[in-house]
Amino acid sequence: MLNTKGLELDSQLYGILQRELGRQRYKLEMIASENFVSEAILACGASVFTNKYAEGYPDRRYYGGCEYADELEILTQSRARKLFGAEHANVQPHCGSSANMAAYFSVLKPGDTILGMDLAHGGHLTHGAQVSFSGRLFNCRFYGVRQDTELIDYDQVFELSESLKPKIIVAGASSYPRIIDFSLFREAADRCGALLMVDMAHFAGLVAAGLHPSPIPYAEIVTTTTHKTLRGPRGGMILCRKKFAKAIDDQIFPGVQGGPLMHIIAAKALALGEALEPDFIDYQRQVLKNTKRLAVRLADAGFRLVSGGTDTHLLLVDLRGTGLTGQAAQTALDLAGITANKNAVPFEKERFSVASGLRLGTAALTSRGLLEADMDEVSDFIIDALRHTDDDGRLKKIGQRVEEFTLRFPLYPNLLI
Ligand code: DSN
Repeated sequence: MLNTKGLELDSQLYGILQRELGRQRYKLEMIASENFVSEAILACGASVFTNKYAEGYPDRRYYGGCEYADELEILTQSRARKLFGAEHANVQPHCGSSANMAAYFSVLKPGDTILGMDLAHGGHLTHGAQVSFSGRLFNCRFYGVRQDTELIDYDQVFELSESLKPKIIVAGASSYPRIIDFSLFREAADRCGALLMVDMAHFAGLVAAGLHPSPIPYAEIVTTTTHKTLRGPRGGMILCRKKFAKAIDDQIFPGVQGGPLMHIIAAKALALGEALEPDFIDYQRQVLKNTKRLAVRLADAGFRLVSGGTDTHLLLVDLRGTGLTGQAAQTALDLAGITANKNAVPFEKERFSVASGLRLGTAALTSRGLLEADMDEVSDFIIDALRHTDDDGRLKKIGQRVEEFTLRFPLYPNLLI
């Protein structure tokens, strides 16, 4: 149990923390980018390393007293390299966006061309969207999925890379439910002389477990977050070939960040250690089984899944033709005790703030111990809620059943907040 002595004196804050723990415990967390860390990882995040400034890198710090910070960062880097078979690891990025920013800054100049996946087809804001720094600083162009298969249009990747001659091609996505063929991206990059960067934030845990092809052999630079399927603390990480190590390190610090969050790096070290254990593979296998089961149940109930299914921890329901928007589905599910998010589906016309899709992931529920049979019950809750989005009374009743269901899978039973 974390030592929270004194915190109860701040009743306002204590109440907020308690309510958030209750929300996580008694609702079903199905946001595809979220997960539940171990209590030991929570403890690392709350450790005394939060007090320590350590700008720089091991043995090259701008502050005294960094001997243990050095030990910690070296340990974390070595675990990251070992887990993914990478030549170099930078474990300081505060998040995926700063990892991507540093990666671009290490090899691009403002105005250079990036070829990334269209946000509307499953890409990420930092892969070139106008509203992000990436779209403002660089000339960003996009590939997407084919309309007939909803799989990445690799022909388009080849055509665009040959005609645009981008400096870098970015592979990776936030709402693409299928395996990505990195060998084709490598070939496209080689043909036009581009670098290949892979943002594996969503499927990093599957890669670590050997259940998704690894981008490491194909890409010069691989970025990730540590909190999605990898099941670590909220944060980022960059893996790269030795040749890019100095440029990447210089762009994380002092390029885009100041002091690293050493308490979070401690939590990353533990998460990477957990991911090196054999039972992490069992966990990831179960994630895949649970997502497939959910996909089958939703499809059997008449919901159309983008690309017809899933190979990963997430799926995308296309709500067009059901009379529902993504926003309406998200709101109804929330009332029914299920947390998920609206998401664009390829080729749709709705605004992003409304959207026609619903993204669902199983990484967090699997961490709570749910198996396929439990996913059947979860699917029933979802289907019931999506069929009765206008009936608040019924949605609340589903929410009560969900709460009872969650009691079978205790979450952080020793924590008070
Ligand atoms: N915001 C994350 C997601 O939900 O996929 C991506 O960074």
